[in-house]
Amino acid sequence: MGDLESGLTLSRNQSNCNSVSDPGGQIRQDRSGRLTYLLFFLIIVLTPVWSSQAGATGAEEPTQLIVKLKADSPEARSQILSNSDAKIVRSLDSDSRYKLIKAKSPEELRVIKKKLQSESEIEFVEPNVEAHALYSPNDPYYRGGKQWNFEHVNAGKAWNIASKPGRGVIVALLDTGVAYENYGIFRQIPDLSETEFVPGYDFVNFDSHANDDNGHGSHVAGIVAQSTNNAYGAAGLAFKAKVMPVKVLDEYGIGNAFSIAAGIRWAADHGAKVINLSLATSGRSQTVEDAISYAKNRKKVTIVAASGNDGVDRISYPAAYSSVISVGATNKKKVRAGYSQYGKGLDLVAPGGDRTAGILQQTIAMDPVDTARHSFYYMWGTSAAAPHVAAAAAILISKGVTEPSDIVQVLTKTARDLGASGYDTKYGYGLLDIQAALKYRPMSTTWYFAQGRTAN
Ligand SMILES: [Ca+2]
Ligand SMILES: [Ca+2]
Ligand SMILES: [Ca+2]
Repeated sequence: MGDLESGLTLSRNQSNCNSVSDPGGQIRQDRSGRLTYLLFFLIIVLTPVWSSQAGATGAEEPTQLIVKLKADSPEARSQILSNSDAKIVRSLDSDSRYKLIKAKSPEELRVIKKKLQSESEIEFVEPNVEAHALYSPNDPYYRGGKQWNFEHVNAGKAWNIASKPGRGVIVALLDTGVAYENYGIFRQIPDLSETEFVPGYDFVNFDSHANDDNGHGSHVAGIVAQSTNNAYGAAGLAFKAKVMPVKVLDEYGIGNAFSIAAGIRWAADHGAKVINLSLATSGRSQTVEDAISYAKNRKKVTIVAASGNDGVDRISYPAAYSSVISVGATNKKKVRAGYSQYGKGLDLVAPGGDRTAGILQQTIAMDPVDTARHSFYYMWGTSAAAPHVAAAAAILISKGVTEPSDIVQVLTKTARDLGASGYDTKYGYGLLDIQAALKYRPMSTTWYFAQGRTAN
């Protein structure tokens, strides 16, 4: 479907677009109207790999111990104090035999624990393990199971490890713009009202208002950072990330290499740490490749792109550049979506959906386009797959994994193998698993959770 103008193609899938009216309303299985110009190369295959993966926990190692004395006697207390550098922080009000002990470091704590365990007046010693609320956002479409794609990437479990997913990380969306502000004829869509934005740029109209006049970009924004736990609509994956809207595609979803290169460099120069490219060009562009190299190598930006929606054994550009994380699409059955381009260089897959089960987020009214109205739409394509990975990258960055090469390593090593055993060109390294990525702890390195334990 590579129709092109200006040398750039967005997949123009004439897809059915099932839209859903606002929360509380009925799902309209509506029209087989044509959602043209969806960058949604819409699809992702998720294969069934739900099996649990054991791994190290991402929780920080405690630096406190709870000590239970046989009796709260001066002898017992002195055994604590004489035996170690420990300090008694407090006692349990209702039973003062329980003492909270603080150490300066996990290492010191291990030493103290060992010493105290052998003391006669001490009943037991245990780490003061961390507790946290199990995070389950209250967005009705998430609660109602409509965001099956988030389950496929273990979002709920990931949010229990990273409860402020993507916090502080700027994710640039090079797309058709985002419905992020009230400006002229444009309106912010309600389920982006609590999403954090940073200033963007419009490389189509050359102004600083990257408003969405197509609907594609706002849907992508929803996948990354729909306002979450606001008791309305849908959730987003990295909902504490800061979204930078960079418009490089026009109202028809068409752009060109020059604007994309300009957008990549602008985003990198303005603090973006992740760039999502849910778009495809009709061919290779040295100008775009140079911009990608600049962003990745000079500005440490992780760049993610959709593999393309033409279903062929060759991934499209910019996904095909080696510096870009290329993402194919799986469907609700965890199988490669038929449209999802594959082949050499495919890194991994993420949910993109298909016409039987799309990816649900809010965007502007699309059929016809009306920038003052909005609805929840199911869309599908590799355009929907890529932002799952961009969001995962933002979450990793917010947890301290900042090097683009480390991010690729973590995401691919923790992806769930699908299709032929091991790496294959249909699924790359497999299906994105954000929880597993957060638990990943390479041996002999110190870079992962900077404040946590290192493996060796
Ligand atoms: Ca504008
Ligand atoms: Ca919401
Ligand atoms: Ca495989």
